[in-house]
Amino acid sequence: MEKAVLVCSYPSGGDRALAREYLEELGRLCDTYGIQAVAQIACPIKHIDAGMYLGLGKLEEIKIMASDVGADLIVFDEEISPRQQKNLEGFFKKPVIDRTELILGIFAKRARTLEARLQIEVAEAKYQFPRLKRLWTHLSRQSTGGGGYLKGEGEKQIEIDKRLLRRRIQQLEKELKEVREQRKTQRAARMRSAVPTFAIIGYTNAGKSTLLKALTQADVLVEDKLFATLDTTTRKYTLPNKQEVLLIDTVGFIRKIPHTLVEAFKSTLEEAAHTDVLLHLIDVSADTAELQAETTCAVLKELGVGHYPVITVLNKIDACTDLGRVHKLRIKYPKTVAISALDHSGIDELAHMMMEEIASLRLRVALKIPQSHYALVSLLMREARVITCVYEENDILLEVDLPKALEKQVHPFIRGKIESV
Ligand SMILES: Nc1nc2c(ncn2[C@@H]2O[C@H](COP(=O)(O)OP(=O)(O)OP(=O)(O)O)[C@@H](O)[C@H]2O)c(=O)[nH]1
Ligand SMILES: [Mg+2]
Repeated sequence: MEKAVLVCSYPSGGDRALAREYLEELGRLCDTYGIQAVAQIACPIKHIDAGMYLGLGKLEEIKIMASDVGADLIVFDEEISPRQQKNLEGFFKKPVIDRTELILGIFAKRARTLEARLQIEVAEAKYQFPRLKRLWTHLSRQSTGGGGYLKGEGEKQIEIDKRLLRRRIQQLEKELKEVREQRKTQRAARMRSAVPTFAIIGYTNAGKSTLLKALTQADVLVEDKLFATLDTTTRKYTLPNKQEVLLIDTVGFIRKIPHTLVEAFKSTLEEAAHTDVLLHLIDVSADTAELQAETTCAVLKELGVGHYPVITVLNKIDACTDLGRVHKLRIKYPKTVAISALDHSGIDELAHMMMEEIASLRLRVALKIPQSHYALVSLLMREARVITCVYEENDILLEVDLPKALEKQVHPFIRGKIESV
């Protein structure tokens, strides 16, 4: 296993404890990737150095530390520019990677479905693009035993590589588009079936897959690792009132999620956008629970679903020792329920909240619509769940379960409301 020194910087006079938490998370990311974190350092900085990120004094300190612990590489928690990366590698005489590269590496290693693999390849290729020079000099140094390369040869090669890489990105994006089209069709079919859908979202390792498993006995991967889940899984779940719903397990979010990755995984994350309600899972046993929850909300906003109805699920209550934290979260987020996906406590309460949420989102009504209003009938066939449908001479009698958003349109034709679903 490769050994690494982890480096995190924070503004001088800032929150050192927080930097420590970040290092801890970086260590977990390393662990998921298969790198052993052997030393950590939190550096207070006044400003970021454009060439080397840190000042020389700190860099010397890290260099000594790295040689003391026999580290093979240095991992930075911050995103470092291609130039800084190149300079730092020259200084340490060791590979230097940043958080983005690490997360991309994890995704590349763990992606299983075709879509996830294509997404990650696009993200990686885009990340590599401005860094080609570094990669190439890397290789040439290896192949010539550290002797460098003929002047001009590298530049030429970089041009060729850039062209190849650009073509590869185009090809990958085309394939990705095809895979997505197919998935869209599946999604459209699901929307037509008009079954209320809940997306389980939240910070990585919050217990999303465990909850899906607890509710539906789905055979999904549960692991004490960051980013165990990279593909969405959808399962049917029957609520206590016999109402069927769909549950979607999604990719976890993380602080400073690499931009290329957000782009690449947008469609997977968008799965969460085509749902009725979000189940936002928070791991309340984590010291950084509040921060994690805020990160999740910020990503949701970025995805354009910040205004969706949310049930906040305070998970891992069995392992939580700080009840003050739980109270704080309950005050901050309006609809909360505390559960343990592991020992199933609180699941009943969660199920009831889900039923209430659906009831507030949907309406069951009896309608009498003149046959001439075929556009409305066809809309209902598409967007609502039609329970009964009787054709009379001039009218159609329908009993439907529909999203509240359609209430206005059907209002003139309502013969009676049937109690909530
Ligand atoms: N104590 C305790 N542990 C839990 C609970 N729920 C999940 N875990 C553990 O938390 C770890 C992560 O669980 P997952 O279900 O894989 O988490 P996830 O949110 O799907 O994580 P990613 O897919 O990696 O984003 C596993 O070791 C679970 O056993 C809980 O209620 N209590
Ligand atoms: Mg998971």
